[in-house]
Amino acid sequence: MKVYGNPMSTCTRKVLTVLAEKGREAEFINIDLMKGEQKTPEHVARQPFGVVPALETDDGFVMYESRAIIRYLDRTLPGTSLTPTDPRAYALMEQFMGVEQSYFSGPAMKIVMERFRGTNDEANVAKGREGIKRPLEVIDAALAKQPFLAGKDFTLAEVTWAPYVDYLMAMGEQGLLGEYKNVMAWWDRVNNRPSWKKATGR
Ligand SMILES: N[C@@H](CCC(=O)N[C@@H](CS)C(=O)NCC(=O)O)C(=O)O
Repeated sequence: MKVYGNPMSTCTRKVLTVLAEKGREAEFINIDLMKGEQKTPEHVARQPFGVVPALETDDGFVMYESRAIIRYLDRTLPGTSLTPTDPRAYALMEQFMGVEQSYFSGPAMKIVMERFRGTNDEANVAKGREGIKRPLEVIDAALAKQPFLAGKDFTLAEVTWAPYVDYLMAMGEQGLLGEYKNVMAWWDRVNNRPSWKKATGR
């Protein structure tokens, strides 16, 4: 199995986390985003939008979109499932993956990219901060009742949230995130997970 990605990329890290949860090694092909390798015809043939990650299975099945890849890997690889069988826990997992994609990662990445590029447009950072407050408030309320987003177990919902929370913490947003006590306790559990440490090379 091959993963075409970049070790710093949030979306690649989701794929690497699931592989680590499953104890599965894959061949990692580094796509250098700084050099624009994601836009080469060779990569666009496997990811038509010119971004990472993409997955290629041993029998030549190629797919892209990180959230689709992690669902596929969870469904096909042996090991502990990261998708609850209980219908309501499953619904919550999907609900919070939707919250991440629809309301959280966009404004979170606004902040992260301003810091990462060093452009530091504070008006844009402020917009990002305003944007992440509501989704954080919402998951904080859910996490007051249960250790993980879908219930008692770590699921694909944690996998999709982790890369964005991690970058926010690294880019100086500990103060804002620290206002959400249940999020912080949950983050401690997720951040110390061996699969997440492996995915981030820590
Ligand atoms: N919806 C895509 C988003 C992929 C994406 O935006 N990847 C970023 C890295 S996290 C990328 O390749 N950026 C380089 C670029 O935009 O040229 C997914 O979930 O896989």
